[in-house]
Amino acid sequence: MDTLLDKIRQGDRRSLARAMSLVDEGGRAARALKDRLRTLTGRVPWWGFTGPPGVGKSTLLDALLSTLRRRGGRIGVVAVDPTSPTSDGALLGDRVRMMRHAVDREVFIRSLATHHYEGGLSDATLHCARLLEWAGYERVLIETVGVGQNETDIASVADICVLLLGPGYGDDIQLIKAGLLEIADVVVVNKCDLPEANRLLKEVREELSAGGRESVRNSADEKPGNSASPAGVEIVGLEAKSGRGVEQLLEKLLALDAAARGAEQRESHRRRQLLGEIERSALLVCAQALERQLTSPVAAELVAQLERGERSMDEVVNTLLTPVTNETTRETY
Ligand SMILES: Nc1nc2c(ncn2[C@@H]2O[C@H](COP(=O)(O)OP(=O)(O)O)[C@@H](O)[C@H]2O)c(=O)[nH]1
Ligand SMILES: [Mg+2]
Repeated sequence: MDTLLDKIRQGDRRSLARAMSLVDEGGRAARALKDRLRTLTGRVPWWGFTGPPGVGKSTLLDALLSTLRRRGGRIGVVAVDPTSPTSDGALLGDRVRMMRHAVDREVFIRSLATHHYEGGLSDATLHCARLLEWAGYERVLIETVGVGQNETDIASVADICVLLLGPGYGDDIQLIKAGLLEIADVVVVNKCDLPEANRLLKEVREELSAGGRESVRNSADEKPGNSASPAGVEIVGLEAKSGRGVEQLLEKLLALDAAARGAEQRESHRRRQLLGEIERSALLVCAQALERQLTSPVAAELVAQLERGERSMDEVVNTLLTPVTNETTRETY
């Protein structure tokens, strides 16, 4: 493992790709590698881009890559899109869109498809990002469709969260109302070349000034980026496809990035991130243990007792859960 980590550190792309596959596949070696990576990384703020499928995340990342590369520096990308068709584990859309950067030696793009991951997609994303950081990529960009309480939750992974919205997605305002703005440091309204974009921009502004800002400001102590924007969430309208407005977004992101590099911000983000990891791992272990319990003869007996009215639901649940909580952590995650 040390040899593998050394090679990655020295810039060996093949070793990096191999480690990412290892992390994907899971198992004992993967867990040992993950434990090491946790201690080696956490110094670079990661940028997360999230929003509904088709809103233009990959297009924006592609444009940002071009702009960032002109300024120099090495950039790593992790693209997660459970809805994209996959081929050989690579996402076709993302591959094609960002392909021109894939030949750039200073850029490394990793696509994550939605096969089974130990600990869920968040963990796979997290560890691919850590590997990129360890490999010396100064910026790590993450694309996911996940937000909120799901397994691709970007807020528990990325330091700076960009929420993309676009005209033509009727549920945009629902997304905003569902508390999404609380995780966002920047809200991007993409596809501003389309006529309905103006209305959306207006709605987002109204939503933010009608209390959204407050909640964002209140969570400022645990949101690293927000110290750079005391006014709360920033709104940027742009056209990812033509690149118009991308430069302005980049300036905002670089400012947030600089703020997120502060020791205090790094520390609080790191704790939040590790807590998220612990939660996901613990939930997985519990779920698997419960599954075993539910398929055991004990469960069958409990069903019968419940049916006859000999036990209450509370008793049944307690009886089932006691062995789960007593069970030693197996090698399940
Ligand atoms: N009109 C318009 N279309 C865009 C813009 N940005 C992206 N698109 C298109 O939106 C579609 C989905 O883009 P993609 O980047 O794959 O979205 P993702 O699923 O969020 O990654 C593609 O057909 C893009 O060409 C834009 O600024 N204006
Ligand atoms: Mg995409």
